[in-house]
Amino acid sequence: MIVSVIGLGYIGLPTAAVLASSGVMVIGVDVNQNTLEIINQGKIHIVEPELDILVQSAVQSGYLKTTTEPEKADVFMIAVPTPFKCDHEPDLSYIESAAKAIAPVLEKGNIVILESTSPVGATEKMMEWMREERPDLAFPEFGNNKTQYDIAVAYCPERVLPGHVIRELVENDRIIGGVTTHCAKQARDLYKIFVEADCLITDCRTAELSKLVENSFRDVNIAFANELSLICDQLDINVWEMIKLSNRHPRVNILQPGPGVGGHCIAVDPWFIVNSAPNESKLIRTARLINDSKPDFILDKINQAVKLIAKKRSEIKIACLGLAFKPNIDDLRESPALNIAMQINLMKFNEVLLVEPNINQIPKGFDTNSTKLTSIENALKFVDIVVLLVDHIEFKAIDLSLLSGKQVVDTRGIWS
Ligand code: SAJ
Repeated sequence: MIVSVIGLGYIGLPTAAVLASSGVMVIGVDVNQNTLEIINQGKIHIVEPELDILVQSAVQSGYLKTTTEPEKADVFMIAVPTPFKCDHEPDLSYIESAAKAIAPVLEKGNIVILESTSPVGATEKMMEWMREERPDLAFPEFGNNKTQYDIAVAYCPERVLPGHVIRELVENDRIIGGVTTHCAKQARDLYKIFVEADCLITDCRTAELSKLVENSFRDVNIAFANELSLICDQLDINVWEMIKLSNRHPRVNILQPGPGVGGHCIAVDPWFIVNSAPNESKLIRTARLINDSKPDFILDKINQAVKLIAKKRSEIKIACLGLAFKPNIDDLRESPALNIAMQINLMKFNEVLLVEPNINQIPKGFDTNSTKLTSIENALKFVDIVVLLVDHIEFKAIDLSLLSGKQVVDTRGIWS
């Protein structure tokens, strides 16, 4: 069997590598030639533990090959980005391009699986795009359980946590949503090759919504924690202590407040639900707005700290600890910490010292005359204000005496 994985990013590449290490021939397809060159050398273009070892052995053993143009295969797995446009409307153009790119090489008996997080109806839309290109092939019909079709089509969302992708690809239960039940069963046979957990069969629309709901569930729960942090600030109560105590109730499990919600999933996916059912998604929309407004609250706290220092703003030095969207990774996508650091950069301080142990170059967009990427030790030596933005392991280990005499804005509660 040959599996073609379209899109070799954060999900496609690990999936391709895990399949290849299970003895499946994999053709990885990506439009980015540079990405392919890195992979062909047995290296990786993203940071993910254990992935480099898997990719290296998959390439060396010949089980993973790459190309920019799709070739014939038995199964096509599409793992391309699905961002949203300015008005939060999902942008399916990458799925459309992928569907149109594989259409010419499709053959009777093929299975096409969409993995990208998508709004309800996207799998059927993808099928329409393939049908338009290949009127000679018979595609299944949603709600019609006939088994006579040429191409099986299914939706199988990824659910892996960045930083634990390889383990979770194998150990997490999978939802397999077919355009018909027979399509789902065919797709399940593929996932059973490498998934050790349950592969649960449903229809593609239910699978699409359950992926969005999983991330919305987390977003709403984080919003609850973030709202509590605003309430506690108003009432002068330590939110982290209060949550710790409340969580001692056997049926309460409150998440942690922070500077906002980042990453390419939780800050994006709930909007796909809101966009498809705006009047019914009041709680989901409100949660998004609460989480998105948290950086402004942190900036207010920094302005309050400035007022407590007997210096002009142009004389004050400030350190931002952490830029990634969550602890112990290098991923800056949709990062509230990066967003806050960028705003601080515009606040005309004497100097802004950025500390991000997981990167070695200052990200684009900072004024490098007044802003530097530096070590924790350097940053803490000279600054008047310390803003803790990400609870990286290195920051938890800081000797608290180094903070004495400084204004501290701890958005993660690690020092409080
Ligand atoms: N966050 C908090 N407080 C918390 C937990 C998280 O502020 O108590 C923040 C993080 O700092 C980060 C954001 O939320 O900015 C998201 O981080 P995360 O660890 O909750 O999730 P992601 O985006 O890394 O991965 C999520 C996962 N979804 C769920 O846990 C429901 C993952 O399983 C999905 O596969 C992934 O989205 C995805 O690709 O959709």
